[in-house]
Amino acid sequence: MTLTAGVLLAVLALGCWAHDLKELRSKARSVFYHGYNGYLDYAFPLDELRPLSCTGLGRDWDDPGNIGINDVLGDYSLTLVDSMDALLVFGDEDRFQEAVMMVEEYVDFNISSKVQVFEVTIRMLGGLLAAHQQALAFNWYKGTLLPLAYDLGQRLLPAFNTPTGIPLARINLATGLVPHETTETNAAASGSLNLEFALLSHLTGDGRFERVAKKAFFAIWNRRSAIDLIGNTIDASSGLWTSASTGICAGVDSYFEYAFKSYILFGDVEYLRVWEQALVALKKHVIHTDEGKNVIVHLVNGIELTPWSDALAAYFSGLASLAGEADLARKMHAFYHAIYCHHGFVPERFNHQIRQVELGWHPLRPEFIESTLMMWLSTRDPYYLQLGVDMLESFERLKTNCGYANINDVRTLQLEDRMESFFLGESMKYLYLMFSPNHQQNRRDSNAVFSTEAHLLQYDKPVSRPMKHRQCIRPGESLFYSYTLNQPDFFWSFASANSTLPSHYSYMMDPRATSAPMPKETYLELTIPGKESQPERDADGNIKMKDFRGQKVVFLNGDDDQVRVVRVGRFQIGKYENLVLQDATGLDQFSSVLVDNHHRFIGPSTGKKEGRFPLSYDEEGLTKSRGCVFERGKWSSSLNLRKCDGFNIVVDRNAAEGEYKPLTDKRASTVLLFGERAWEVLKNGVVAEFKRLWTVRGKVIVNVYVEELL
Ligand code: DMJ
Repeated sequence: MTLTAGVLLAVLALGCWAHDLKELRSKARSVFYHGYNGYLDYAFPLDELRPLSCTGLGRDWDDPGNIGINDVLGDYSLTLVDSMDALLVFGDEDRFQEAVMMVEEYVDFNISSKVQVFEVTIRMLGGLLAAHQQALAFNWYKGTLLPLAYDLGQRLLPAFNTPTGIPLARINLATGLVPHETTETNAAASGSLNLEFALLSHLTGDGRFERVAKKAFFAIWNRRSAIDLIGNTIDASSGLWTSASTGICAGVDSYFEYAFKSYILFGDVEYLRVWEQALVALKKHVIHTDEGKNVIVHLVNGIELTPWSDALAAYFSGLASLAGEADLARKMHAFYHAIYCHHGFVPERFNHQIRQVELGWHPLRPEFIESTLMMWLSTRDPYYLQLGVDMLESFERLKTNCGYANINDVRTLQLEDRMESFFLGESMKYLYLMFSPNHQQNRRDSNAVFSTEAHLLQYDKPVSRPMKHRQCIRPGESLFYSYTLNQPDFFWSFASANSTLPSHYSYMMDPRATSAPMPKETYLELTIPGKESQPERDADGNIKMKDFRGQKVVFLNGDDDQVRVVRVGRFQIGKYENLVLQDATGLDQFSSVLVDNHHRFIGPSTGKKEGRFPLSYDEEGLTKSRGCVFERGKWSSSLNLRKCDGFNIVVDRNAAEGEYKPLTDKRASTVLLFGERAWEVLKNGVVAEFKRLWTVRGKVIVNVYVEELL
């Protein structure tokens, strides 16, 4: 290629990309406004929009014990306050001014609502402070939001009147402390208030807020275990931990975020020391730094208790990238991407040992989006940007007439009649910023941070930061090359690449690649026969194989006379990775058989989910659906396909889960098929074992073992 042609191509490519970003910004903006306008039209002045019924949701006055609602909703127009500063991210001063006027008119904290101190701090106080700071740029702004914030802050202060200084979890905004209120709280709720509280002190000159929040932060830290872990739940009165399990999960998460960000915002080295010491302990006990996964461990001895990762903990890779922990950030993010790929959303809790969803809901949380933005900004690796595009598209599936709905279960995509305030104020703000890499808020310096609720908090005094804290991952070398995807440990790439990379994108297989952050189950590996039927090889020893639907298939010699597919076309295949050869027509055909049965055909469960199947079986344990016959599977949530369209499906009942067991004396291939080919194979009755169904981005994937080579 001549230089001119190369330059021309590059210019064209850049032009195309720039155009994409503009379009993506406009799409993200319209998602935000659809939800925001829906909230204003159907719900305001109540706290939240109910996006299915197009009504409003406020406090549950009939059932004060309904903490799922009442901890957060105080009848103070929550969504308005939580999302008003996002309007400025979109550059919409008019709507922002309108929002400020509505807040002035409607928001009053003299209301007898018992709410969570943490929730009201990060959503309401943080929302007011960020909006106030940014509104100061406008002549029309009269400074009205700060007195409101100050009023709220003072109403929260009594919560800190405990023997330990650890605040109580809940307070009544009108009357203060609630008699007989529980003294149990958690590390995140009590120890991550310092950003908002310290800023309130700086803006009002009233030092009480900063003092109590800092005292609470260190009251938590000073109770760390001998291995430098802080616990999850704690008694604010006695200062004793009330549970032995901990991690970077719900209940602990934002504590670490506020340790590091308090240092960044205010330059207070005491917080930096905590962050550094905590990170060492987390890397030792909670985060598997090789795979990027995080687990729940015992507070005292660090022993793993459960192989769970929470959706909330997905924030950590963003934080790690901010703190210059580039490699850790990359791996932790990849781990969540693997989880994300299963259903197109990160479920509330994922068990990575059995690779199953433990808690399936997803209230449109921002954490994974936030981390993706941070990774994109710190690396400029277009892989992250493309993931953002995928996320934006995913929200389309949740769109209703007036907003976007929470997901009850990512496996079924059943929607819930709720749209949490952080969807607009946090998730959509981060997503929009992803498509505006040069946005002013993406270029904030050390005197500004996003709070844990994505409110931009700024400190107007110079801070000195004695240590460097921004160290980027090696930047992507071009818009079409991903440094991240080319790392040897980044590997479950088919699913992620397939779902996220545009077609003009390319990357190379790293020959050292041996493991995957997530999949570790043998049935995910594609193998073909060894000795008996050695395939034809070329001079380099590579196996010759016909293209599969025009995609070149590349093999690598493996152990035990086996060979491994390492690439199909431009997609690299990890050692333990699922290879799915797909065709859309067949997928539709097959999924229409199964998906209507509520997507419950997703393989083994932990055995805890008895009763999930609404199907009834005959005496032989068979059930029929859409012309196919299924038998009850080995697990409560699995089914085996026995007959379809008149063809029998042979199931090897002696094969253990994950184990290959040939049905004939000839070694069979383990081939994972998908779509038309799978359908054909099923119809022709050559399936040795119908292995499992699972989903990627909501699509059903069929894994079958067959007896013939492709
Ligand atoms: C938000 O309110 C905040 O990000 C908080 O720190 C954790 N939970 C939600 C969103 O998931």
